[in-house]
Amino acid sequence: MSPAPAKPAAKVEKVATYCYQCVAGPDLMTVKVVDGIATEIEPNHKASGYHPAEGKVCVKAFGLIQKAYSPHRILTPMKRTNPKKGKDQDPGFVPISWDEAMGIIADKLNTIRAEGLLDEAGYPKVAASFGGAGTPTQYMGSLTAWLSAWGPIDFGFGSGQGVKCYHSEHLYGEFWHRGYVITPDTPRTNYIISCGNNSDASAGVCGVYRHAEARGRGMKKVQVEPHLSVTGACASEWLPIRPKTDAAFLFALLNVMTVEARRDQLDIPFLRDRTSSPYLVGPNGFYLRDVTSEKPLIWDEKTGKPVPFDTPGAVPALEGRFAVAVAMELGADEERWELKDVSGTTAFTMFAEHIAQYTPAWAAKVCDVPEARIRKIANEFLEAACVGQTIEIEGKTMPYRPVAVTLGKTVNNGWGGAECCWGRTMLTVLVGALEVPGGTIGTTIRINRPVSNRLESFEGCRDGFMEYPFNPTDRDSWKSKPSIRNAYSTLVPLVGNSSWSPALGPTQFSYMFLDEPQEKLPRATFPEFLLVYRTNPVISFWDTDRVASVVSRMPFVACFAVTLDETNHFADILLPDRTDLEGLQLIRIGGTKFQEQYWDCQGFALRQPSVQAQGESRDFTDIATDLAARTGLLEKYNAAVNRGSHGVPLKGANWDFSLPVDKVHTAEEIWDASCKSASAELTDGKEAHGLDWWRQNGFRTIPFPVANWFLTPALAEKGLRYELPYQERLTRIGRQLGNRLREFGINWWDRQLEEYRPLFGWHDFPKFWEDHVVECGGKLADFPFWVITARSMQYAWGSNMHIPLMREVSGNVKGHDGVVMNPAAAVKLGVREGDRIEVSSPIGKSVQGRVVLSQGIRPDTILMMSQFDHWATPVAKDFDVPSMNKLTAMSMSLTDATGSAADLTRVGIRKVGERA
Ligand SMILES: Nc1nc2c(c(=O)[nH]1)N[C@H]1C(S)=C(S)[C@@H](COP(=O)(O)OP(=O)(O)OC[C@H]3O[C@@H](n4cnc5c(=O)[nH]c(N)nc54)[C@H](O)[C@@H]3O)O[C@H]1N2
Ligand SMILES: Nc1nc2c(c(=O)[nH]1)N[C@H]1C(S)=C(S)[C@@H](COP(=O)(O)OP(=O)(O)OC[C@H]3O[C@@H](n4cnc5c(=O)[nH]c(N)nc54)[C@H](O)[C@@H]3O)O[C@H]1N2
Ligand code: SF4
Ligand SMILES: [Mo]
Repeated sequence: MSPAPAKPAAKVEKVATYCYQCVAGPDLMTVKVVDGIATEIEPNHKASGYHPAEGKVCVKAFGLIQKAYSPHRILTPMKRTNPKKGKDQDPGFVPISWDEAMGIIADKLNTIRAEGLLDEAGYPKVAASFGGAGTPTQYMGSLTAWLSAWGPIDFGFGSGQGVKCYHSEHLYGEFWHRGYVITPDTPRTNYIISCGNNSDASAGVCGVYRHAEARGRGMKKVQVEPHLSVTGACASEWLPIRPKTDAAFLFALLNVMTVEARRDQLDIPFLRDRTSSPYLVGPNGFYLRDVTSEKPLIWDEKTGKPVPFDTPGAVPALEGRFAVAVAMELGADEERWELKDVSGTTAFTMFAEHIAQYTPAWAAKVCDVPEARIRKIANEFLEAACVGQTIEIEGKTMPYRPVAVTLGKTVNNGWGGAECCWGRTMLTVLVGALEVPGGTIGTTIRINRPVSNRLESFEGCRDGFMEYPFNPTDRDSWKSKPSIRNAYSTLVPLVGNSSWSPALGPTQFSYMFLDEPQEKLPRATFPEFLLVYRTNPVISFWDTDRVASVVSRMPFVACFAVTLDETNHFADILLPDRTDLEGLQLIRIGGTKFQEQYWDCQGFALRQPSVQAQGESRDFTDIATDLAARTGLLEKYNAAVNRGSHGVPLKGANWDFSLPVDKVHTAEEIWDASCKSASAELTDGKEAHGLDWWRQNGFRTIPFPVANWFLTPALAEKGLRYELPYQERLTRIGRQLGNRLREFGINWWDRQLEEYRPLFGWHDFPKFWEDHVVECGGKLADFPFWVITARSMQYAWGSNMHIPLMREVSGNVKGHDGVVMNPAAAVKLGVREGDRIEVSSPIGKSVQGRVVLSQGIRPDTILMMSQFDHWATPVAKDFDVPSMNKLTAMSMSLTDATGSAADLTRVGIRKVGERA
């Protein structure tokens, strides 16, 4: 017998790329490709020493191979043939050519352009919904350049993100300390109080790595949440708090630290010099000011006189009441008080007297955490804070305060979110742990500019604080006429007006106002053209039946689609983009980013095709260029690319790779120029490596100082202060907003106006949801439980639920299979593990699911993990696991002043079936 001919050796390649499936990215990896087929996802070991998780990825990245090769993918453009749009209607999608699909889209857009970009109500006729907390831009190539070339677009249609995320933190965090997302300085911290921050599931591979290392070296974490998350399970302590009462818990910690602890346990120099604590508050509740300079006054202990806060050599008194002979106060609008012989109270004394009412004994009754535990945690926190100590970072001596307080998304949004943000920030302020090594720090910014460096994102204002880009509330510049349907610039001063602001406004209003006209606002109109990418609001938002109803009535919907899903079920056109392992894009990496991406370098990484694109799917950049050409916007689009709308400006100080604006360029040409420009940016114009170099190397960085993770030193350098504890600016702005709304005849925002107070206080927040039961015509007794939600490490929202591997691995973690319930509650309801229950909510909606018993949840609370309940998404539609999103309301009364509401509601439960 002759030997079998030798098989040619398989060709094995390792392709460097990135994963940015979830908001905790980007993470660097390589794809093993054997004879052209992707077989494995591996770390990018070359990134060890650069990437904060040493070039590793989390479990979700391993699903990308099944995503690329999924038999359920949409692989050609599709056209709807059934004009009727309903959940129960088969859309009748039929394959069409790219030319036909883009032709239909361009026709629509060109008609809009010819007839005017705004409709008769003044709203943009084109709307776009991108979800996933901003991650779509890391995949949409140069579509951003087309969006900027187009002109006005309504980006305010709720996509799940924003109002459901860390919403109050986003707004107040940026306002107080330029922190859009706020985290511990985990590598240095020793004590974390986490109110529902589920970082071991939500903080991505970098966050999990950092927390595991920290726990390993003895860091203590107190996890406060109604159900025991995976983070709670890995924590040192779990406190099962009553839902939506975290503000009471945090206020009681502040009480112990202010009323019971010794003053020298607090960081007195920090309070005195870096906060507004010594500012004198006058009889009308505003700062007492110098009559000539209008600067706030402090009491100078050296001279025994009131002087402007920035008087050289003055020693401010932190506490007390002082007689002031002449001063003034500036209120809202033209309110101006000239004062003689008044008493000024320091902001700190106002705070201390205010917080005195929130004793641990009081809080224990409200939040169901024992008084002794509250006291113990406050004292441990104080002790761990190392007040007075310093640390050296890159040769700079900085304060060292290894304590942090973090909040999760449901603590952070809806009523009570603002109070929790204030309570958390004040805890860190009292011990000087805000924005210093070991302490509580902000990742990055989205409302302020420049995004690339938050330390450069502020100038001082007259009062000695950071400037903030509020939407105006003064008589001359308040915008009574909203620019988009959710009215963010009219109603929410704190949300500002950056490119992210429309999506951070009250995005539920975009749906609600279409059916519920609001007095004095222009009647909301349906956008004539809705573009959807990487979001599934019909699953991820609140009251999802209602969202589905609105989307089904949209005149024209175009969706980029990887598979069918519940939102593109209502589409007129589906466009198959190239997925994670197929597309081409260069993005910025490094610096500081959410969730816990803290790098000591910064630069760029390339996403490049590691597998051949499936079917007729097209690269996003080529789609965008085609769209630009067909809509007559090629020159503007190319100009936007040259400016860097897609992430990399093509021209710099001493280099220029700009592309001719009158020509169509391929994706390769655009990204080759971008690669050259990125290389030049990193080398000050010395090098100009193109696409080929980046394909080989994957990423490149230059150092980013660790010292830049911390804002306080930069604030101190400018001689500025944090505007804490007292909210004078917000009080004024809230009053002015109230004046404007009243003058204009709007009274439906009155409840929200109450959030503008100088010192945040406790309100019975759970009652807001209880009252909502009655508002809906129900009886509270019929809805005795709370339902809450939690992250799953294995899923990036609903975006990877069509990947079977994710289902398989998530099956190893309890809670993915049904409704988690405490056995004591189950006994009362007469249900056992595996029984089928129906869960119904005040808005008249119900869902069904299996019972999963666990001691790790309060008896008055049930958990519906993640966002399931799919009925169109392949694989996921067979899970038979419910979601709370059908049960929760979109409602004005549940919308807080920042425009967000929370992922929880009261529910009733009944058994509908025995375990199978
Ligand atoms: N019950 C519950 N609901 C929640 C939350 C919760 O905790 N519990 N969290 C809320 C929060 S904070 C957020 S940020 C939102 C997020 O919610 P959304 O922003 O709506 O995101 P997803 O639901 O993940 O929807 C992503 C969609 O993109 C599609 N997709 C995935 N990959 C690709 C691709 O490569 N190409 C294309 N064209 N499409 C792709 C998926 O099929 C999916 O339908 O969810 C919110 N909803
Ligand atoms: N793997 C993965 N990571 C993600 C995402 C993802 O989809 N998958 N999404 C990203 C996004 S956009 C976001 S917004 C973040 C969200 O990140 P987190 O806020 O960390 O995430 P969740 O697990 O949704 O937070 C819910 C936790 O809050 C608790 N909780 C609910 N109600 C209350 C309450 O009233 N009080 C207290 N104290 N706790 C309460 C729940 O028990 C649960 O443990 O995650 C990000 N990271
Ligand atoms: S944490 Fe998010 S971005 Fe990072 S590897 Fe996992 S899914 Fe990808
Ligand atoms: Mo989110």
